[in-house]
Amino acid sequence: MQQTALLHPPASRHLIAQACLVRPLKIGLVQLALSAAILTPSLTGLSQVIYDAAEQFSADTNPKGPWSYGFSSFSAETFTPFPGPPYSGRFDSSAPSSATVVQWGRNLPFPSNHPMLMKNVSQINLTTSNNANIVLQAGSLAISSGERPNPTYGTLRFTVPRKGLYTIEAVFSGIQFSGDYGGTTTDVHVLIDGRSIYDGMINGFRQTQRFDSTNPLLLNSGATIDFAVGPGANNNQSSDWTGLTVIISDIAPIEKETTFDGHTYLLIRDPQAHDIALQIAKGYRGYLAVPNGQRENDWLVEFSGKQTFWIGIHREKAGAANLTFLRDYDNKPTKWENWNRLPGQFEPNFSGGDEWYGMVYGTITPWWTSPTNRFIGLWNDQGGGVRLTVIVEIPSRIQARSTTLLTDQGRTPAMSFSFGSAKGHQYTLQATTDFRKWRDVGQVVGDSREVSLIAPIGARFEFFRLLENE
Ligand SMILES: [Ca+2]
Ligand SMILES: [Ca+2]
Repeated sequence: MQQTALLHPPASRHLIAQACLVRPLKIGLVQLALSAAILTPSLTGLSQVIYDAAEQFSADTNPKGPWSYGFSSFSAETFTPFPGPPYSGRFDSSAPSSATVVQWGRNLPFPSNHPMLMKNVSQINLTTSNNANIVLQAGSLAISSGERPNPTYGTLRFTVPRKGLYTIEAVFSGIQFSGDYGGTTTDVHVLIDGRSIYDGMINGFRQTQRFDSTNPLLLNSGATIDFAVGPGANNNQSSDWTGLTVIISDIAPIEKETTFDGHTYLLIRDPQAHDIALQIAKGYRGYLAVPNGQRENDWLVEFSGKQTFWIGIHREKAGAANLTFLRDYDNKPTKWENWNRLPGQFEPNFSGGDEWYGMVYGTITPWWTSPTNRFIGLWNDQGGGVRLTVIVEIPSRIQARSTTLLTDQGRTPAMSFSFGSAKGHQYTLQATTDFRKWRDVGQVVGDSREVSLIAPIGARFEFFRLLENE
């Protein structure tokens, strides 16, 4: 957010939310683009929640947990789960009898049985020589395509169980070699909420296509990630079994989410070094929490569970004598501070010459424990290498609640937003068609919960953002 605000530096205002209202389908694309632009970390050493499609395969119910198996017709925008029960047994008569597979499908006779999804649930690799000519490693998943008039896409679906920053790794591979029908020829896709974020082609045995989300994606609970396999360049479903490995990771799980004074706060489950903490905050479209007064400071101490946590301020210049700290979100000096000046304490002291960041003492720190907890709630400047608790502050949320589409025909457009605003805060609503030139289109009173906007006749704004006034 801070970076976006810097691209369009409004005097004494900072960006709190941005949305596209006129074409709601673009919201996701805008958010994805922003996350790709903002996140450039090597997010290593995090305690992730990992979802492995093969390991968590269900042989009895569909869906199970976040995973479901199904198909989509002609385009990958619709999804129907396979009905079950799944077939369990030998793949075909040429397969080793102990190489058992579990196969989900539409339970129809050939050739309408495809598309399908299966797992080699045995301990040995599956190899066949009876037309299918398939090689499926022990414990691996595969999807087959269909062809018209049957549904064309065999689909593995992951439904996001909780809001988080997710990475996606998928490997598709041709596992059928030429026999009566030729080898695997499929088109493979990864879609988020029905929109493709990756497309590839498999043309032959052992050919692989790999998708790695280069940056974590912010996904809400209920979002869908689909891995779809279609009939490929020959538009033929024969011999189209395609191996699939999918690993999805929630890389910075949220422990707690609470609203306080109109701002949303996320407590991240695991302590992190400062650079990683910053990337997590940006990924969640916020910043490291900044206590702007005693009340917020006290609340944050409780919210953290009395752990020591980073705050979103950084030292302006090196040196113990320079006491100016700037807020990460707008690069302006802090207006309220709570440095540890108890007897014998002289924070911020730039100890060791590397204490560039701010933190708040809890009862436990990585390097020191106060037997009497007398520092709790006080601030210290600190080097970035230690792992401290991460609290992300998100100033406000904007959501399109109702909109009348803006048109070229000069109809008066109107729309309203609802958002959790903070009392006493002032907001400016801006609009743009191209992200280069933003113009003010309204002022918002701080404690209202709804904003109405009448745009000028003939205007054709597409994107909106709210700036919080100082
Ligand atoms: Ca094909
Ligand atoms: Ca210090």
